Amino acid sequence: MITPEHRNRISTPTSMPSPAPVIAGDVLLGLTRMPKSLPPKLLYDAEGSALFEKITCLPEYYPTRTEASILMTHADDICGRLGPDVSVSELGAGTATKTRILLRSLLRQQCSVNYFPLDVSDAALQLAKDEVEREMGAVNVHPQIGDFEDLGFLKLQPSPRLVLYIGSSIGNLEHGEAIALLRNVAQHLSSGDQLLLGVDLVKDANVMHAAYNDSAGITASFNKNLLVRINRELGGQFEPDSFNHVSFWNHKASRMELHLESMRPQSVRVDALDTTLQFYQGERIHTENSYKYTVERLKDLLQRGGFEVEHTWTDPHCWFAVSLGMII
Ligand code: AVJ
Repeated sequence: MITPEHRNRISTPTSMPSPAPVIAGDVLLGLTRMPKSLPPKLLYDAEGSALFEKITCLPEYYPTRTEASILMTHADDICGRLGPDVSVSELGAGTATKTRILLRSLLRQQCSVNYFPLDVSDAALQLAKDEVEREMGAVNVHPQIGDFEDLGFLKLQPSPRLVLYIGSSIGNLEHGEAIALLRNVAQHLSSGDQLLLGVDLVKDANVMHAAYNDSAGITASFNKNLLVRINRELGGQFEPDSFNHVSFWNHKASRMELHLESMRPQSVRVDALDTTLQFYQGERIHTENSYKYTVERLKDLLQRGGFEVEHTWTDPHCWFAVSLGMII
């Protein structure tokens, strides 16, 4: 999914510290190969992040509220297992809504917290900073724009460190990529530093199916927004409504898959790529995977990633798990 050789970077004027990656390389690569696919991180522009926020509030979308309930129930237990006076960073922070549950609890045991949220969406980061600082004056927020290849900031984070990787976004990654990412995180950390990892668990396929095929159609809009984004940023001429949102449980691979399926044969011009893409009727663009774990596989992942598993929390239905690991 992550293809460094095709990622070009340009300096964009921005109020935030680091440049935004351009999407042309990823889109050209993904839409000229067979089968067509696009990296899921492209789903999270400002509009996509806003749509994802809406998804997290849907009655069918259980992961967010289930993880939030785990964090609320166990916040004091989690924080009691952390090093003294930790600083906190977060991979894929989004608007940091669930993080505030932990920060509140953390402020009961230390006077202040330095918080480093990393996200590809500067709009989401701005919201995160505003909301956190408005509620908790004792938290200093240091937003980091970037993706998970930009982990250099972890070295600037004071020790002892807690890295949050909650929200199950590790589910977007293939198993090998997930291990590689954790190892990369581990390499930026020192002995005693900790990682809190949240993953979605395998469960009744109907429950998962409903979560990615909501009746209000928000997940469909979220998926199709990728085409809207290509139209806007690359001068594309996609008709988003000529594609169907398709999502299903792939049991063998233990993942939910998201696709965009062309309803008819069509040609789509994309100016910035200087190309016209061909789609046959029923052809799909694979836009996202959401891997589901078992508690055993979660522990195995942490270990392989270089962390010693300290404790794992789940909800009463065992729908979601949060695990704390440490660098030894
Ligand atoms: C943000 C990757 C955790 O996999 O559930 C939600 C993304 N896609 N609905 C997930 C998503 C469609 C979400 N993650």
